[in-house]
Amino acid sequence: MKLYNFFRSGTSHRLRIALNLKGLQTEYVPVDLRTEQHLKAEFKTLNPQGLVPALALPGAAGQPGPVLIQSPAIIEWLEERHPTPALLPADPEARAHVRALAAIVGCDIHPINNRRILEYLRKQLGCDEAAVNAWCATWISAGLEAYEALLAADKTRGRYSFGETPTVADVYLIPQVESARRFKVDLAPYPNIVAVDQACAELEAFRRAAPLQQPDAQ
Ligand SMILES: N[C@@H](CCC(=O)N[C@@H](CS)C(=O)NCC(=O)O)C(=O)O
Repeated sequence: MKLYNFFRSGTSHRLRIALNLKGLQTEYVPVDLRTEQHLKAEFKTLNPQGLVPALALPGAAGQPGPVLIQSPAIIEWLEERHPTPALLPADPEARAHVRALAAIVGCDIHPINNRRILEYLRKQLGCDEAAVNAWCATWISAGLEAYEALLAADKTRGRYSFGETPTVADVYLIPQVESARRFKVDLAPYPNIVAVDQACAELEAFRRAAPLQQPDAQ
C-alpha cells in the first residue's frame, strides 16, 4: 500500500496512527502541501479533491489497485478489512459515543481550520496572521471544550478517550492536540484531554505516527 500524505497534516497523522495500531506497513509517499503538490494534476489523478491523505491499494497481478480517499472512509475500511485490534467498541451505543468524539474533531474542528480555509482568510478576506490564529484558536477551543466535557462525564472511562484501549476517538484527538499546540491554544482547561494525550504518547503506534518522525519532516 502507498500512503500519500504530508508530515504535518492532521488527517494524514490520524491515518498513520490507525495504520500503526492495526500493525500495517505502507510505503510513505510525501505530498508537500507547502509547494502545493496536492493541487498538481499528477496528484489530482489520485484524488480529484486535491487533499491528503490517499491510500493506494495494490491491485491484482501487479496492476494498480483502488485509491482510497477521505480519512474517515479509509479508517472505516481499515476497521472492516483488518478488524483486529478493534478501534471501535462492540456495543452499539458505545460505538456511537466513540464516533461522536471522533466527529467533534473530524467534522467540526479540522475542516474549518484546514490550510485552504486559512489561505482564503488570508488572501480573499485580507486577514493577518493574528486574525488567522485567533480563528483557529476559537474553533479548536470550542471543540476541545465539548470533548473535555464528554471525557469528564464518562465515569467508567479508562486511560484513553473511551475504555482501556485506543479507539478511533484517540486516532482523531491526538493530531488535533498536536495542531492545538502549534496554534498555541492553552490546554490547561482540558486536563482529561492532556491525560489521554500522555497515555497515547506511551504507545509506539502513536509515537511513530508523530509529524516529526516522518521522512518529509523539516
Ligand atoms: N475530509 C478529508 C480532509 C482532508 C484534508 O483536508 N487534508 C488536508 C491536510 S490535513 C489537505 O490536504 N489540505 C490541503 C489544503 O487545504 O490546501 C479527510 O479527512 O481526508
